Amino acid sequence: MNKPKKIAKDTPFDFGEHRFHFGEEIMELEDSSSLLNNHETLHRKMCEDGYLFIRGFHQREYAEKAAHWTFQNIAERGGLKANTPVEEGHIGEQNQTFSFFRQTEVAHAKPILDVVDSERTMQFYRDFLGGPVITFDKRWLRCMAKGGHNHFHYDSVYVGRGTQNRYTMWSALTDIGLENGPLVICLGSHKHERLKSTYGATDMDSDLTEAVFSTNPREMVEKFGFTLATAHFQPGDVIIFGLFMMHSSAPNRSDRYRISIDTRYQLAHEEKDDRFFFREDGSWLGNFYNKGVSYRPMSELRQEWELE
Ligand SMILES: O=C(O)CCC(=O)C(=O)O
Ligand SMILES: [Fe+2]
Repeated sequence: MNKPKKIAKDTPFDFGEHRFHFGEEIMELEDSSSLLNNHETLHRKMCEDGYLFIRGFHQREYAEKAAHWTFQNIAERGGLKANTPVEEGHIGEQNQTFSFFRQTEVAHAKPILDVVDSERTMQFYRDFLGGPVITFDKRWLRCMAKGGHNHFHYDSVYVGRGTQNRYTMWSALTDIGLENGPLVICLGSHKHERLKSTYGATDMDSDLTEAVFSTNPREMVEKFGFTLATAHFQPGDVIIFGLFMMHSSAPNRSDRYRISIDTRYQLAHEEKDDRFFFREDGSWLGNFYNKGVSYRPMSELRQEWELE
């Protein structure tokens, strides 16, 4: 299967009601797949650019098997369009987004773990981090229906307890072009010291603060000066980034499910974020474990931080 063509200058990108053009406010991610064995360069790029985009990181065949497995599970729950092939993932009439987070019978099944816990994956992190590594028990397997997406945030706010030397890997399992709700990152946001020391230092569960920083991609560009970056992802392509990279997904504008999975990796001997590992009862705590509480609104916090 061929790599997608380079995205031409001036190609429009619709993010909700906002339109951006490639070469101006939005760029194509730079593929580092040719550097896979050059950890020194990968480290330098991670430090400078704040991300690594690696096409074909996972074997395509395994990513496709994982997508197929997920489609079967959506089908069993009545989510697919009637009389369409399961492997095409057409969204059914109810347009239901599925998040398989706590359903370990789906998210921890062999076809999924063959991708995100593969020997290739774990070896990559052992080499990149320089020692034995672990991944969270919680994996975020996301199946976006039409209109489905997430909002701008740093992962530190959700999964940032313990070591700061932790990486998120967002893996595409389906073909995710510009209209299928790709992940969008904000170039330069990993170096925004004020954002990192205010918003980025919050822990949504212990501080009881709203976790989404913004729902507006336009302000990321105009107010914060970031350049957006995305790509046409194929099954098996990944983006890897640290706890302080502002990112969001764009709404899926297509009639097919957009399936991705995001997973976290760190050195085994460094402090974990205990919310995301199995407890004795076989479940993890997760985010939003405080019940009956309210979270301080981001608008108020941003005023306090002078980030309005
Ligand atoms: O896939 C998405 O919509 C959001 C993913 C995300 O926030 C992450 O990978 O950390
Ligand atoms: Fe995230």
